[in-house]
Amino acid sequence: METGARTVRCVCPHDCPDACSMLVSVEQGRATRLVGDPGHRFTAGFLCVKVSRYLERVYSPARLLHPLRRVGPKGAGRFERISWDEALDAIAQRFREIAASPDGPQAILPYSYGGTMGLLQGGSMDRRFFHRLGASVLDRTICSTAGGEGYRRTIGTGLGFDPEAIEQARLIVIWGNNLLTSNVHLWPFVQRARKQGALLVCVDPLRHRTAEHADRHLQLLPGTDAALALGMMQVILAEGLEDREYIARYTTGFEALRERVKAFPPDRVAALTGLAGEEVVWLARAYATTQPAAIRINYGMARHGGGGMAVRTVACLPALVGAWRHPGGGILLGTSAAFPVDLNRLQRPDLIPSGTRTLNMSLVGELLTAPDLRPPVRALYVYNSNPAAMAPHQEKVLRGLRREDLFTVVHDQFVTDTADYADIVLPATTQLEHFDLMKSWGTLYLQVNDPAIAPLGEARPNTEVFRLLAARLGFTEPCFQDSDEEMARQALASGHPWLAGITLEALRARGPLRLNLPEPFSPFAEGGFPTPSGKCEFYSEAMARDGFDPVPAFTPPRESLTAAPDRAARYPLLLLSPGDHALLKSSFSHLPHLLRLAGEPWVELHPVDAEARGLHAGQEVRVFNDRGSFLARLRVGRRGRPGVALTTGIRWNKLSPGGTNANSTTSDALTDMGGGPTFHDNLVEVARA
Ligand SMILES: Nc1nc2c(c(=O)[nH]1)N[C@H]1C(S)=C(S)[C@@H](COP(=O)(O)OP(=O)(O)OC[C@H]3O[C@@H](n4cnc5c(=O)[nH]c(N)nc54)[C@H](O)[C@@H]3O)O[C@H]1N2
Ligand SMILES: Nc1nc2c(c(=O)[nH]1)N[C@H]1C(S)=C(S)[C@@H](COP(=O)(O)OP(=O)(O)OC[C@H]3O[C@@H](n4cnc5c(=O)[nH]c(N)nc54)[C@H](O)[C@@H]3O)O[C@H]1N2
Ligand SMILES: [Mo]
Repeated sequence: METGARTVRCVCPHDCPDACSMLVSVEQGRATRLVGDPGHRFTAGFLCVKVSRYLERVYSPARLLHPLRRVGPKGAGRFERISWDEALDAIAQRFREIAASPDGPQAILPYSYGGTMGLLQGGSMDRRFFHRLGASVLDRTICSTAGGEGYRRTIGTGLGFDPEAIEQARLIVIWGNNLLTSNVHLWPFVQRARKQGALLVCVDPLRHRTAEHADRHLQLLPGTDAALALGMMQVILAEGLEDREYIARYTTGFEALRERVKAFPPDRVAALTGLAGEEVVWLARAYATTQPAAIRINYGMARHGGGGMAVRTVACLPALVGAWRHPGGGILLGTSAAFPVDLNRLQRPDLIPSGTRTLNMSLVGELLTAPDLRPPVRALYVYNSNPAAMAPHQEKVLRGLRREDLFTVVHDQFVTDTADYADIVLPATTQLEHFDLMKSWGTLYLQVNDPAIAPLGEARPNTEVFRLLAARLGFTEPCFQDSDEEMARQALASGHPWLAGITLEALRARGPLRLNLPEPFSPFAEGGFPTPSGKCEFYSEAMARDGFDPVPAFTPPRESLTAAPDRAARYPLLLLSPGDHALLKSSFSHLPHLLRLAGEPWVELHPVDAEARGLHAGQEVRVFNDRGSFLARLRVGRRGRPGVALTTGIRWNKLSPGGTNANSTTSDALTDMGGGPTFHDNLVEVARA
């Protein structure tokens, strides 16, 4: 063995389905090398373009290493160094004061999301703390709730096909999901299926890198997925390609669905989706007659006004053709629901005082600026998130953060756009510096992340900071003394058979462990949908009760020619702003190497749209609507159809030419289900800057 060198197993914490296993070499207390673990079936020894250089993040000269107090105006980012004691005392004092005031503790709002997927650093001691404090509860809607609710309305749970079994599929439809960018470790499984003859189809408004690699790309208009799915069903039923036995035994509402789809013949669907009628017929036939058929969706396609219903509708397809019968057949949105960890024990929702309000994070700008919110939000504690860059309707968010009477705390590894508005900034550890227990939203493996190195500077993990704040506020319940390892044990001790034998010791000794599920796991091969009816619900009584159309339906985007003709006349381009290949939300947007790969902020227009505006590639342009604007370099290309504009990756505002990013244009209107954001339902205009 080399002198002093050891290897520690860590897990990528970032908000990606893959949850890669990383092997970190440590020499004399410094991490010197980081590689993908060849022993993990998904990681398979390779890391993505972002995380393969994770050490640059850990040791970045921009790392925040000690607490700060604001000395300049809000937003200017001028701070002085203070001690942890001073910082924690200031926070505790302000929280105590607000809690004792007539506004009460609900005037305090925690705000966190995707900085880490860790069960502990993502949601454990923090939840206990804010629950016990009686702060407003945050509804964490910014990413997955719209798709999640739409999916559950049909399937009854978030479970889908076993991702590893996609290898056995013979038709793979990657639907609204840039797999090679946002879930790249599933790609080798897809490729192995293709070697066995599987056909790969992409359904996406963009010809992104995954679509480039597909056998066929159906480039529908944004927000029209439900129309396509209903059109496929119309063809399947008209041609008698459905699985009658599966439908009779395991579904409910077939007759209502049959009636509904009559209104969606191929020519009408073609007009709604922008596809050729022939494409709709082709996909319907291929889907119904090729088994196993796998549909891999992700959360992106739900970011439209009708996004929940779109996911609900697409989720009906597998039951109609009996795709669930076969390993690798069915649909997959994510695997989170497969992990039966004890979240109640971890997060202690029983500590929430009864009657406490819940506030929707997608409306943060509105919440911070609404004159009539009672009690108002007087303190905001941000961790694991960068809402100044990532939340919709940015102008409102920044106006809120600028409020002199708002006390803002930001805990982060870097001085983000949001941190610039903070009264107190706290330094956070990275994944190499703290302990965590990791599930995954795209695999069925649990893993443990042991710290590889000591915290840099004075950085502290989220769990430790909330333990210290709890002590300062006099919270004496024993749960505030639990160590990170104790919390991990509590989470694993749910007694669920899928977790039997998966202990901290086993994870440390054996590395990534697959949940105790049959291999392959075919959750609905023989029905067993955990919906109210126990069946896959083509008709949902619960939806009728909750005021939704109980049958799958097409809801046009909020911002479209049909739904908002006046708006579309002023702002005729539909802007999509999905993730960038080299960035992850705003988490890597300040690392020079990755920022170079992503390029300066750009917007791409179809040649027809560029020409109509007299614009040419390379020009600096302004992308705008009545909510705001951002500057970008014009690219002219054919990744989108005419009328669709594209930009990828959210950069920090302060590193963007005009000081704003794409979220200056996005709307804080919510999705039909789950209270989610509608980032991709966004009409803009583009003009010379
Ligand atoms: N490299 C990289 N990886 C990431 C991320 C990142 O920023 N960068 N983000 C991570 C996070 S937080 C998440 S939630 C996931 C998200 O992963 P995805 O679900 O893949 O989400 P997006 O990147 O928002 O958009 C995906 C695709 O949805 C398409 N789309 C938009 N509107 C529609 C529509 O109406 N119909 C259809 N069919 N498609 C539509 C876009 O064209 C885009 O290609 O990825 C994760 N992985
Ligand atoms: N226009 C547009 N906007 C979008 C999207 C889009 O596709 N288009 N995507 C949306 C989606 S899918 C999502 S998930 C959200 C994501 O939005 P956010 O959750 O705000 O995600 P990030 O921008 O990655 O910010 C995470 C922050 O957490 C910090 N962090 C990392 N680890 C830790 C830790 O251990 N402790 C603490 N205290 N901090 C830590 C990181 O440094 C980073 O600054 O953005 C949404 N916004
Ligand atoms: Mo996300």
